Amino acid sequence: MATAVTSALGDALQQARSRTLALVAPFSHAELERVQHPLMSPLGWDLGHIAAYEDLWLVHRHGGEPLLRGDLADLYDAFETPRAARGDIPFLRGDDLFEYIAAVRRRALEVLERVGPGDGTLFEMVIRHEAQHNETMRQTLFLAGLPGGRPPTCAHDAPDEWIDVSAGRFEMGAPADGFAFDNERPRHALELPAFRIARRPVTNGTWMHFCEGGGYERREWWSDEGWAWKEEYDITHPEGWTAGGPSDDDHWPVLHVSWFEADAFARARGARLPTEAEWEKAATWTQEPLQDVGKVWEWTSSHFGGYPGFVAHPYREYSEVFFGDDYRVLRGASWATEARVRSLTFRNWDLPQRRQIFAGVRLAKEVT
Ligand code: AVJ
Ligand code: FE
Repeated sequence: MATAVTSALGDALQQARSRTLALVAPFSHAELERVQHPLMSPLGWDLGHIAAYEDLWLVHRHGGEPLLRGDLADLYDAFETPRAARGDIPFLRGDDLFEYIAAVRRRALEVLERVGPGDGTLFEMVIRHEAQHNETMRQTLFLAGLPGGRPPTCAHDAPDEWIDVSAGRFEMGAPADGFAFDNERPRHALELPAFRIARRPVTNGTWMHFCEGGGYERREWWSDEGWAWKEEYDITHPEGWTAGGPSDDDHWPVLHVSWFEADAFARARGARLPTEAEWEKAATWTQEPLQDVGKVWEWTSSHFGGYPGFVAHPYREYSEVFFGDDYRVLRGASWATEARVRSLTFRNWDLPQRRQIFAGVRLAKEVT
């Protein structure tokens, strides 16, 4: 039993690593060291950070061994070294970097053999952390126009339809057993009034009509904050579009819109964004399936906070430090999200002006 779990976790670690290495394979060492975009870390920083995190949680905390490179701990700590500073610091480069990530991996697999997986939580956390950073790295590739940043586009036309979700109780959040991030627990009952939610996310084609119909010019559709942001940065279309329109298929869900844009779009449609509770109720409702969940992250109207009875664990800085009114919750997953980290209870979050994330929008409205 324990050996089956052990080898499954070892395989999952290695699978995550193959994906990471495939992602960076097309790039020279110099390309990995470069700041591709002011919002993002150099790709080489993500690589070192993935390994430092693994060394900290699996080798040091779980295995009880000293860090392989204690001198690098602060450099690869996301809080000690904020993104804006990551271009200037002496992070590992070239062969040193690749030797470090391989050495950490050998140590982690030795710990797995010697100590065992424990209840598996830390290993699962580290596997998912690497997968999550793969998506972050793809965001960098998107912003830099490098290969790996665009979805495989093959989309079909589908009608815009509303799904009526009836009023009533539902259970929100992850069940008590199995792996989940701290912010998904505890599972709790919620009573929601009836609402309507779009069967599918807004497409590029529909967003194009919004642009042509003065979507970025009609003051009344924008919040005060959203309008100020749009004016300051002269935003006239989603990130990554050319003057002619979307670079991906018209029928594909629109990508790279900020929460501010999603909110304005909803108002232009006489609709609103779903709350995250509505989203989760609709997505887990067995009566009528939502379409295209998992292609784009979907902005919700909800701020990021703890569920009643929230307990931070085991990686304290994962969620709690982001709770409050600054961040908005996104639900679902994107084309760039690995299968292992996909879940209908997963909560993502970002600032309302951010557009590097693979985010789109699914509308909701009141039942009339
Ligand atoms: C859950 C995607 C918001 O990238 O900031 C990675 C995941 N946390 N390393 C992020 C994460 C620490 C996190 N998100
Ligand atoms: Fe991280």
